[in-house]
Amino acid sequence: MARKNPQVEAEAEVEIEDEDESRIEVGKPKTWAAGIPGVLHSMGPALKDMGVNRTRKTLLAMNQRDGFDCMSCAWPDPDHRKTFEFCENGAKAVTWEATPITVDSHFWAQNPVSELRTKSEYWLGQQGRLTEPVYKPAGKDYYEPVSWAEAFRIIARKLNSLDSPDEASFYTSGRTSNEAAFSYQLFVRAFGTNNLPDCSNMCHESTGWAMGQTLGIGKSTIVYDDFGKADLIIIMGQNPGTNHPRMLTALEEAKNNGAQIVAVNPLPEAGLRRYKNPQEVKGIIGSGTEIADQFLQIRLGGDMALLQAICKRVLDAEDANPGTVLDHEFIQEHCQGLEELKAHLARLDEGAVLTATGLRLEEIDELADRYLRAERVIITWAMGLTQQKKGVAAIKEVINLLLLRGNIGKPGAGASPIRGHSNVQGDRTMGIWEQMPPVFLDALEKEFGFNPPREHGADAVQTIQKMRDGAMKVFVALGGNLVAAISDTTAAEAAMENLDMSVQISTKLNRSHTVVGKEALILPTMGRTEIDRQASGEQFVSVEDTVCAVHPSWGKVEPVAPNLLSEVAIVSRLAQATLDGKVAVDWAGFERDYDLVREHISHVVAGCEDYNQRIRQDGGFVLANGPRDSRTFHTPTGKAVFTVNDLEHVQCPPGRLILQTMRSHDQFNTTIYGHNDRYRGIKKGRQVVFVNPEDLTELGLADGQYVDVHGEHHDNQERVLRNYRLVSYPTARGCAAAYYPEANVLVPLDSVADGSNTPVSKHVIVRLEPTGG
Ligand SMILES: Nc1nc2c(c(=O)[nH]1)N[C@H]1C(S)=C(S)[C@@H](COP(=O)(O)OP(=O)(O)OC[C@H]3O[C@@H](n4cnc5c(=O)[nH]c(N)nc54)[C@H](O)[C@@H]3O)O[C@H]1N2
Ligand SMILES: Nc1nc2c(c(=O)[nH]1)N[C@H]1C(S)=C(S)[C@@H](COP(=O)(O)OP(=O)(O)OC[C@H]3O[C@@H](n4cnc5c(=O)[nH]c(N)nc54)[C@H](O)[C@@H]3O)O[C@H]1N2
Ligand SMILES: [Mo]
Repeated sequence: MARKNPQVEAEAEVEIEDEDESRIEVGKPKTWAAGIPGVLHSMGPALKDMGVNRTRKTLLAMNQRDGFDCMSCAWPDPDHRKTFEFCENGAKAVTWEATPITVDSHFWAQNPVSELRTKSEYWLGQQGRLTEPVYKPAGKDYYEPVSWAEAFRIIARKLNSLDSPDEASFYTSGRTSNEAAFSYQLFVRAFGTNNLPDCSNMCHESTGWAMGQTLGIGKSTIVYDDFGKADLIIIMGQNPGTNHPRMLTALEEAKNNGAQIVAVNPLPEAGLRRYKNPQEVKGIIGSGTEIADQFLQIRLGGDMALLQAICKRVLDAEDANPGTVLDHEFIQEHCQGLEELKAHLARLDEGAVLTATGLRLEEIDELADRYLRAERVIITWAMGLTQQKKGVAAIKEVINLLLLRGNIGKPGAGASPIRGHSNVQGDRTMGIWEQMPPVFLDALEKEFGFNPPREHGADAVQTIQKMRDGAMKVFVALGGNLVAAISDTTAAEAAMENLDMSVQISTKLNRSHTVVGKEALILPTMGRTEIDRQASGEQFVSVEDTVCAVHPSWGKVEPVAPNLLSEVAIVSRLAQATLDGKVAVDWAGFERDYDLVREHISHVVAGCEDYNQRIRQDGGFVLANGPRDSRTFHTPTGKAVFTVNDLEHVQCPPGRLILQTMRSHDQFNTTIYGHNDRYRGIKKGRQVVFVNPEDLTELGLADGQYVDVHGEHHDNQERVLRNYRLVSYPTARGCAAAYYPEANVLVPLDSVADGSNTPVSKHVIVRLEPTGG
């Protein structure tokens, strides 16, 4: 039974009921986002769960200079911060973490692992915060509370018994702070492996590769204020109303300054249409701001074709009026490969473009016109582009288009991947990557006097494959919920259970605590909202947002339980227990004073010099960025690279649909806050599949009918979601949608993006069959 921690608030028993999917209600999708309902939706659960005091201490401190960084997404903070610099979904994330409800010691004896396995992700999350380390010995079905010292001894003994350090994998989820991430990768490399997969492998990995190879850096080339200076903002494959709600404020400001906004998406997402700003009177009582000037309802996976078609029109316009369209000075001085691109696009098959995009010629021409008329263009994107077979190539086409008119490295223009997890970008900067380059490893060697392994490690998909094959024996996770987040749930669960040991460092229960290795441990940790007191005093941590701004984050409320350790402390103690002096690192000092970690970061991580000083000035600093700051490109030739990408578009056989897996408005990745998807008109359920009404008719199916969704893949394995309610929905023709993580059952493990190995979560071929028929 979950209960409120009496030390925090009055004790109260909480009944958690799972949603009965048969009560699902389907209404009309909303045409606008946020406004007063958004604010009420954010305050309601907070007040109910946390009480007035904790709500005030958390929500009001969010994203303020002396407060903590919101953990819901990597959206940046404007310089001109408002009192309420949070959104509905940020409030849900904070409430979920800062809840005073905790899992007590009796819970473990009452709930065998085999039983916990039958619970939903929602139910698990509702049990409250984890408060003590627990251990499940081999052959037992129960976790048992253990001391911290014993937990570290058990893990260290296992790690040191492996034949090779490469038999262990150390995962990271993007909520981890820079200080914890740096310490963790140091421990893992000192232990002897580069097996450092992370959530980024499943997220913006395609972005990293595409931008790295073309611009020499895998990060956004804009700062926050560029939104207010742009003439045109193109939002591709992203649902900001749900996943980056504060971006709507930036878009509204951009509109007020005269920018045009174009949305490219198979779904008419609410936030891309109309926005009612809860900060402003007109947003509360008026009809809000019309966001998108043009909406291109593209077919899943069609972006590469669309971008090539726009590039071609730009080149044709230059041919018609030589010297007036391209930014010749920029191209001459900073770019290479234009001739090859021209030759390639001269042969573009416009028929193939129309098939791939599902768009009309006029729509493509209109977007090309807008691009040609704009002096300063920003293109933003997220999972709709990255989680595609051709994701890397599509993002390279984004770069091609921007380079043609010099839209990189000038105010109001640039390439802007919008990151997901609040510190996923910082974790990479700190060395969480299975393929860190030699310069980083050299710096590590110089600073700490050991020789880090040089061979690349396993990414997230490869880690699962190695577990399956028996080559990976221990799995340690600093946050996250890999078994639910990765593709091919059935295969992934079998792989996890093949492990000798799994270790999860977590704030709350999730699926990855119930599908485990023979031995399993859960180490509970403090969250970002909580005051982190160490021997040298109160500590802060630091994080990097999507536009490379690094800033401190201070916890504000009492930790939910006395026995919790911070992530830095857990990593330090695990390292001490495992390495036993093997590498000369003052691990105890790391835990005592995070300044010591930051001092090392200063020496090892390029761009982080004088970290301790700069992080304390004016709320942090912005990392140097060659393309953005000085049009400097750290590619092998020092030039930005136009690339040639063969147009390839994955075919869909007749009678089948292409399905994307996406987030509802009531979840954070695998964390399910509730069962509503307000903007899409869904209430009290998640087992739905959205299909275009004309496709339904063509398939002889109807709204409200229940179907089994069968994945189709060349390996002919059965992958199926049973008993899903059909929802007639205005998605692009031939395209369907269902919610992640449940729909991960359908995504084959070997269906990955070329070049980045990211699971193709937005392009699954499915067949719908009436349930029971
Ligand atoms: N509240 C909340 N905030 C979050 C998260 C959360 O779960 N909840 N998750 C965080 C994380 S880790 C991430 S990575 C981000 C994710 O942010 P998003 O990328 O916005 O997340 P998704 O729900 O996957 O939505 C993908 C969007 O791309 C569109 N799309 C799908 N396929 C295509 C395509 O082929 N082409 C185009 N043009 N569009 C396509 C979909 O219709 C949808 O609008 O959000 C972060 N913020
Ligand atoms: N089909 C499909 N699959 C996808 C996606 C998709 O769009 N479709 N999206 C992918 C993307 S973009 C991502 S980023 C991944 C997400 O993959 P993950 O990052 O692995 O998953 P999350 O659900 O974000 O992890 C949530 C868990 O993190 C723990 N946690 C929360 N806060 C903290 C903290 O402060 N410290 C620690 N130590 N633990 C904490 C909690 O226990 C919680 O249950 O999923 C990917 N998988
Ligand atoms: Mo993500």
